[in-house]
Amino acid sequence: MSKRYTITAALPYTNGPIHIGHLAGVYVPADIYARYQRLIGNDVAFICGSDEHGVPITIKAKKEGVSPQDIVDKYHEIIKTSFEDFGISFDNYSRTSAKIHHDTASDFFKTLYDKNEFVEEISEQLYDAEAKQFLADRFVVGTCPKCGNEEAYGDQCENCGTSLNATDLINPKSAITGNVPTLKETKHWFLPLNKHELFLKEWILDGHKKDWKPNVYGQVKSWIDDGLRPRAVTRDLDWGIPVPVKGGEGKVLYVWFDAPIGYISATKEWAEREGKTWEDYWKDEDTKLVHFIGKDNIVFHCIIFPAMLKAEGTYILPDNVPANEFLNLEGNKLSTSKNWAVWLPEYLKDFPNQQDVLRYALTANAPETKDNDFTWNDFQARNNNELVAIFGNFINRVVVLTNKYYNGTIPQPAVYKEIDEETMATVKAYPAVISSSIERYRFREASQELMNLARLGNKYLADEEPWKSIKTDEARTKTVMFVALQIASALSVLCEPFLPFTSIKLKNILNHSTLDSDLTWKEISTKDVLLPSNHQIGKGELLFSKIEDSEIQKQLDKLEASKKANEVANKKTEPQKKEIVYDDFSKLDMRVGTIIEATKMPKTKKLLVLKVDTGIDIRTIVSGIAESFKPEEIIGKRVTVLVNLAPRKLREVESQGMILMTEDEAGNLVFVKPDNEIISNGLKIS
Ligand code: B3M
Ligand code: ZN
Repeated sequence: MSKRYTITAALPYTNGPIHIGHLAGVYVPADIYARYQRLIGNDVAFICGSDEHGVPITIKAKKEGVSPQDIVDKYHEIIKTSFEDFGISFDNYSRTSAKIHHDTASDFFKTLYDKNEFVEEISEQLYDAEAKQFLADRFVVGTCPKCGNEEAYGDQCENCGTSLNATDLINPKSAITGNVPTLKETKHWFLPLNKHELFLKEWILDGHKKDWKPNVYGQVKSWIDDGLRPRAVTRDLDWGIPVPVKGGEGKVLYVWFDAPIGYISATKEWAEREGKTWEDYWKDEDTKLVHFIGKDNIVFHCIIFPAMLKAEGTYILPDNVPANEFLNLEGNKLSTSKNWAVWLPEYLKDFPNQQDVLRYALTANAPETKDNDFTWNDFQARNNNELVAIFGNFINRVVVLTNKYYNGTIPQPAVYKEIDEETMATVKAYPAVISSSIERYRFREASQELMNLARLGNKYLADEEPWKSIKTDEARTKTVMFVALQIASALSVLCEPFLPFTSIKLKNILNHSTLDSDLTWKEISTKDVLLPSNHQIGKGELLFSKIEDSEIQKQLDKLEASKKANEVANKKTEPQKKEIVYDDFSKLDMRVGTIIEATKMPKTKKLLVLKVDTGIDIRTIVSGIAESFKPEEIIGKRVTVLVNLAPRKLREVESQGMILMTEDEAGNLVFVKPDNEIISNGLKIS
């Protein structure tokens, strides 16, 4: 009997492209789960969409000098297209600026309002007098009262995940002007989470102790144990869904109130399009609701949204929220602002038709129980040592030998030997093995079980050596190739959740489409024959290609360039030296001179010996610029020379003066060279 699943993936903020952290944390595991549930015959609504309200959008719009709508329109398309190109198989990818969402979220708010589920309160909130704006969410930064993180936001600390009211922050600073905020009275509607504490305790701490991931359960337990407080669900902002009740003028719904309702509105939009009943996916107790998110979204999906659903009273509650931890990149935290990321659109451009390689690498290394690190070397190793050398190599040998020995026609096997029986029995067990891992949201484990099936195929061929038996025992060879083709066929179905593009290629090579019926996940365990003899397979193509060091180096160079750009952008300017008086300056005699000779000082890395025509004389000056300039590139250069500096010996060479240098914003040494010529005995820059 098929079941019904509503599977949601966190709505990405539309203020930038998707990167590998989003994919590893949320979208690849969600897609594996949705594809798998479909493959075993369940009714699935796989839902996502762009999260288009909230302060991050307005901050980005201000930064780019455009409207918030321009920002969301730009990134909604970029994100939606990149998900499609990467094979994330949403049934609907909507957006929270859509009318259906505004209507759904407004109605939801009004229902709670009419049920007196809110507490209306006039309270003092943080205010930036210069910006003439209340400071909520990311408009204010301060120290988290729970963990001491100094970059906590007004609504949440991303370091410890705690949800906050802006007035909880220690030493708050406006993210708009940097000013210390004042307090100003304003009215908001609060969701009294404390009122739902008992229900949350029973539903989660008792009800989901065993089936929710420890990292999720632990975070939720600590918040509930700390005691839940009312949370404002409206904001003094102009970008968002207007508060639909009297007194709500100039206010909008808090983005974390409206966004989760985006799952419901996106389901409605999809159901209308597909002729389905949306309530089946949100109000039927038999439906399983599963939210895929990153760990920074746990409080909103395990406490706030369920409290909203409970208060509204007609919705089902999430069956599981298998949040992943964070993915780092080459040992550093992923950072949009520092461009320290692997962006999905760029990956798709740099590695065309290699979506499955990244899907596999991110799954095999997913941060399922702790933060994990993505390295390009591991990406290359996963591809070359597993996808190419194990999975691809097995399929290639089976297809090449079947074409070579039987012109692509699957041979009739003779009687199975014990090894054949054992191998087929093992193949039949794999759907349940992989299912067990997937059903427990252990996708890393599941992907390795899939690779183990390919290893089984390679070992079977290596042990049975059909390339030898073909010379002496035709019947045996036919049996071995028949069994190997059954393994290949099983792989083509079982790999689909993880490697959807490969699954299509492999099913085409094996001509699954000409079989009487599409081989299902479950039939791999029940049928003795997956690919019948006399079935014709294709010529084959390489499923994966080796990734060369040069391709990896190119990616590492890109990251190095980002790192350098960050260093420049964040370089602290040295405070000026002690103040001098004019008399000190008037002692300096600076001239514009010309470098007429330049040679490297032997046995040093830094020093050049220069011959400089100062206009007074030609003199030797030793300068520590050898690591920035080649001698030949500075001959003839006009430079500023301090000519009355007392001579001093540097490595046996007497230096008579100094060439004035400074640094540009990138930290590179540059010559101080005025555009005007020298006049009489002093430097006259007009
Ligand atoms: N827009 C994603 C984030 O916090 C947030 C998820 C909303 S899911 C309803 O990065
Ligand atoms: Zn914190």
